[in-house]
Amino acid sequence: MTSSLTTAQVARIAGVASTTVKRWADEGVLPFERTAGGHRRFARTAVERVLREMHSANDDDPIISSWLQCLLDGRRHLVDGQLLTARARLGTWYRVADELGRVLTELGTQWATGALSIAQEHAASECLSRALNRIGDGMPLADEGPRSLLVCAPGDDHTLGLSLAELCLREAGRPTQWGGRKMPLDEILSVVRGGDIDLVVVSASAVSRDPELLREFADGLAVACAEAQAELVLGGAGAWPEDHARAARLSSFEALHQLLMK
Ligand code: B12
Repeated sequence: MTSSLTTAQVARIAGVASTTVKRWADEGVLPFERTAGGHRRFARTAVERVLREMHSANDDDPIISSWLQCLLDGRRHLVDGQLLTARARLGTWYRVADELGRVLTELGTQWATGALSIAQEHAASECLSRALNRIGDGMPLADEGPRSLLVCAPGDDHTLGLSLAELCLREAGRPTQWGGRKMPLDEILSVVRGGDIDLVVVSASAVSRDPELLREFADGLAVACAEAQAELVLGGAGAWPEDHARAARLSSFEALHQLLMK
């Protein structure tokens, strides 16, 4: 195969998780061949063609387009209105969160392909972040009881996955504690060991591509979580270990909802 790509390389180009690329391959969306060792290999030209088609399909998706228009326009009341309308249309925040995941992927693709400027991408993502905070802060919450700690993976500044997770947690009546980006592991461990935390949610975006770093981070956190009897959730498109014995690797907010309902 001329100029062939591994699953991880396709994931990086597309800005999605490796599991998503494997699913596309197994569903016949992306043509591939297997190496003698059984690994998938993708022809670069086919990958670029399929991504272009997906990109224009998103362009044609009226829901994604209307989200992008609204976020780029940036008027606060219209963004709040669009969020609440989506909540009414989809019936739950976790479905809204999964829809917004697709919107953000499209925002990233449009930025990466030059259709949007850096300034537009920054303004649109910040506009969404602020609107999610306004809605989340308005939800009634218990003042006491265990909390869910929300943190980004090391070196990853993408906090929107956490904001979306926070909305789902709050909808499920679970109080949250924001750790956010650049929280040192020592500090996270000390919060977990301090008690009062029953769930730790870590988000790693597509920019988190170092599986060794992520595994080491997840391992350290998993030990502290087990001691504190807190669950550990690894979310986002980053290169998390798929098979961690002590952590749940989740790729959608629907899956987070199902875990919370157990
Ligand atoms: C907004 C954005 C930014 C904003 C972030 C603002 C903020 N407050 O978060 C800013 C401007 C800061 C930014 C910076 C950068 N970004 Co950026 N960014 C994005 C964008 C458009 C959205 C990110 C996001 O929030 N995605 C939403 C999350 C929720 O998506 P996800 O990780 O795919 O997760 C999916 C699920 O797993 C699930 N999920 C996510 N988290 C969780 C958590 C739980 C618990 C669960 C259950 C599920 C879940 O939801 C999603 C599906 O619905 C993406 C595009 C994209 N494809 O994501 C690029 C993107 C991630 N960024 C990219 C890049 C390159 C950068 C920069 C390096 C740019 C630069 N040169 O400075 C820096 C890196 C900074 C850093 N060290 O992290 C690339 C990464 C490419 C790669 N593979 O390496 C992307 C993919 C854009 C692209 N298509 O090229 N970025």
